[in-house]
Amino acid sequence: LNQKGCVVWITGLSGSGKSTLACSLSRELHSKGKLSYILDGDNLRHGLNKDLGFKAEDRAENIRRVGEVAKLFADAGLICIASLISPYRKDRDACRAMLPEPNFIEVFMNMPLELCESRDAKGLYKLARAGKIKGFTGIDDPYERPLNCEIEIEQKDGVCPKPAALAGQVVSYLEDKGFL
Ligand code: GGZ
Repeated sequence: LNQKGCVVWITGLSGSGKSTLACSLSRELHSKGKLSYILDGDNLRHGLNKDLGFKAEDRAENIRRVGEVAKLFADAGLICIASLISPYRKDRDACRAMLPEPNFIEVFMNMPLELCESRDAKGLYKLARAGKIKGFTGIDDPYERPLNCEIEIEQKDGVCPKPAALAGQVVSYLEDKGFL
């Protein structure tokens, strides 16, 4: 295996497109013959992290564990794609600190809350607005935007770029940094 491992850490609100980008990126890397592995917050909460809820301490522990696992994958030479809301800056920065520069690549899905809320695939925003879920990120729990992320994904003229285009943007970055 001739591959330098790294962690692509995708952060953003629920419904901002993190998982979609993770899948698209993984497919793109596969087509280039590169091994990757997706760690998805929502999925891991059914297994490794099923003892954790959404209080600040639980989110911190969720992110810490995923950061440690991501580091293991990167050490093994894979491109590990972590997709978690990871709303608190200090938790993301702690994961960054686990890896040498430039092996932690933070990707910020900077999508307006209104857009994420309008998608509401699982109806969670509706429940949060109705007070049936407490402490929902973006509604009554904070999301702290990254201050120095490597890649920021934004809408252009009110349109969100297609997942394949976003994956291409990340791939270009990985090529520039010598990971591909
Ligand atoms: C945020 C919540 C909450 C609360 C349940 N706040 O978009 P989804 O639905 O499918 O994925 C979200 C997932 C968030 O898990 P993470 O591990 O990424 O979160 S964190 O990084 O903050 O630890 C969302 C659902 O769980 N969900 N309750 N209160 N998202």
